Amino acid sequence: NVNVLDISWFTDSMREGRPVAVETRHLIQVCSTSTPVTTVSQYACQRRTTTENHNKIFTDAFEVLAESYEFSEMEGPCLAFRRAASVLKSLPWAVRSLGATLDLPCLGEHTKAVMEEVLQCGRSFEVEKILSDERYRTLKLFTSVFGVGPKTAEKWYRRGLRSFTDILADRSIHLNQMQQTGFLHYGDITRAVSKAEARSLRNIIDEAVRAITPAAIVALTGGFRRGKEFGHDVDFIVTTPELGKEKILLPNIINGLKKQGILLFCDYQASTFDMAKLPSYRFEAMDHFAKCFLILRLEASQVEGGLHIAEGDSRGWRAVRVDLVSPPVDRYAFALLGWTGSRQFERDLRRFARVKQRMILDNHCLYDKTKKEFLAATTEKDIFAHLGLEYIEPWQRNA
Ligand code: DCT
Ligand code: MG
Repeated sequence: NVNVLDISWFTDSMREGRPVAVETRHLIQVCSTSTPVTTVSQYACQRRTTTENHNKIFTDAFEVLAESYEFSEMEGPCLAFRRAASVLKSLPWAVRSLGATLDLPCLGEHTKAVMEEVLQCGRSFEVEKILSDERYRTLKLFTSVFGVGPKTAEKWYRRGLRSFTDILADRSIHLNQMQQTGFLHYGDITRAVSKAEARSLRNIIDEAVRAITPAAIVALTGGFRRGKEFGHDVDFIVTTPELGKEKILLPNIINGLKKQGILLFCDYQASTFDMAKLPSYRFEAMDHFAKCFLILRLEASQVEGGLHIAEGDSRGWRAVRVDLVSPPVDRYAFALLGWTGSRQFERDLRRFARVKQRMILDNHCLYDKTKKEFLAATTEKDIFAHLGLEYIEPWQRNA
């Protein structure tokens, strides 16, 4: 007398090894009347994730937990919550019961307990506790300043500092150039950058690059390439078809921006890229290409529809964060794939390459450990093909 259309009863029974007698005609009915059962991969690079998130109530909660673990340097649980959030982001439907998550990968006991709370009460008490925790709140506040990472934030917290006023009043604290600029433009930099602002910045960078060499290549990457409406910065790759000539690009672009009077801050890091040192077996947070972290002054008159600023702000300009990275042109596809993100998508691309294909992927190259050779690529599609993966469009990489 069991209704076989209750798919969660069915799958629960199967899991727990309870005998389930179902006639075939019923099974056919199950399959044809419910959502088609497709397996969701544990690898983000085998999922298509748009910017449309149907499970924000859960993923927002998971993000708080992940960040809290990150502040405590507990990488395992941090990654577990990031993976769980990423799986839920890929679903074209909203989770309405725990039963619906049975076939999903990367959801452990803890994540499910949080989901259950959210489903029952509309919120998670564990998350609320973190959000009101003094240490979490302070570290979150301090790391929101450009140039302040978790280590510095923790150091200041341990000294008993709790607010920006505390930091700025403490004479024993020496703020570096980046942090000083971070405080100076705090309001602007913590405010999201809009798509229209990103477009205007693209024109500015385009113009600065074309003045150096008309053949230059400028590509928008990061979140905006993935179709996001807002971002914390705007990321570009700039290079030239003439191998070696990319070296002159960033210093000249920086000079050009300075001459225009719109360069508010610049941290330039010269290239340390050396093909002879590849492949790299150790994990590195940053690639070796020349890059610069900039803060630019963007005028309202340059942005279609105006600036994304607070009501009543009548300055007519705002500060925005821009990252430029400049790989040699033969590394372009790898750099583009790496800088397009999302971070979770990148992590899983590398993990998939390592675990499933015995290959090493990073922002510089793809190396086949079995064949003991580098695999060439001029487009992102080439890299997906080498990895034996279906091509995932940039707007489907919001894992
Ligand atoms: N990236 C990377 N190595 C780093 C930092 C970032 O390969 N050390 C990649 C992953 C994402 C991409 O560069 C851009 O980074 P962010 O700007 O931090 O991320 P985003 O996805 O563009 O997010 P946002 O919209 O907030 O800028
Ligand atoms: Mg970005």
